[in-house]
Amino acid sequence: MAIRELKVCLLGDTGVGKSSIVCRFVQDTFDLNTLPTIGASFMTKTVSCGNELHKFLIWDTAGQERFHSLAPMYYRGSAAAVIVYDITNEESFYTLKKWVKELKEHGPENIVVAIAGNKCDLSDMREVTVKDAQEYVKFINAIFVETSAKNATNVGELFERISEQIPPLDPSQINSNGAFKVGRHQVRPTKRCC
Ligand SMILES: Nc1nc2c(ncn2[C@@H]2O[C@H](COP(=O)(O)OP(=O)(O)OP(=O)(O)O)[C@@H](O)[C@H]2O)c(=O)[nH]1
Ligand SMILES: [Mg+2]
Repeated sequence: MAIRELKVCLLGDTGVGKSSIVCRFVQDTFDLNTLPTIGASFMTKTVSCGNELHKFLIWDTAGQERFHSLAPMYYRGSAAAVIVYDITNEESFYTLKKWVKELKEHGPENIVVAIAGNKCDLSDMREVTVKDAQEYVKFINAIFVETSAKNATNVGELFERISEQIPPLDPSQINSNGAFKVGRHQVRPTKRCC
């Protein structure tokens, strides 16, 4: 079975739960007392998708403003970007829109964009409605899920939906050891976000 390496980056405001989503996805753990990410951190996880294996090379970026200038290193060459906001923090939804704009202007042409409205376990403190988020996401043609890294809600589904957006391999692109790398040119062009 061919293994495809898919570079994926997580972007979004500090504190929205990017590292928590990655920890939940890769290690199935959650910590209420995380530290802000410094620079970026890297993890991998391989999942099956149809007849293929997708090895996600996950770059979890730091949301603090002082690290903003590093972001292009992580979204460049990415097959997908997960942009995270916190449903209890309207400000983080505006930051998400800035990331969408930046990706549109400077990101890979055919990058798959997934929007995650995290902390959906705190719906009594909600500041961003599902309707507002859905309307915006429809406008930019991206994947959308509300997640809870804490309760493990929709975290696997988020990455499954990204996998589904990656077009199946052209057999002529598989090398002798079954490995295949996918970058900006192999993702499905009709699924552009913006
Ligand atoms: N209730 C709840 N808290 C969460 C959830 N996800 C993350 N948190 C908490 O939110 C805080 C920040 O989470 P992080 O994952 O460190 O946030 P981050 O986006 O990686 O932040 P930076 O690394 O600074 O960009 C931590 O206290 C987490 O425990 C969630 O789904 N529900
Ligand atoms: Mg972090």
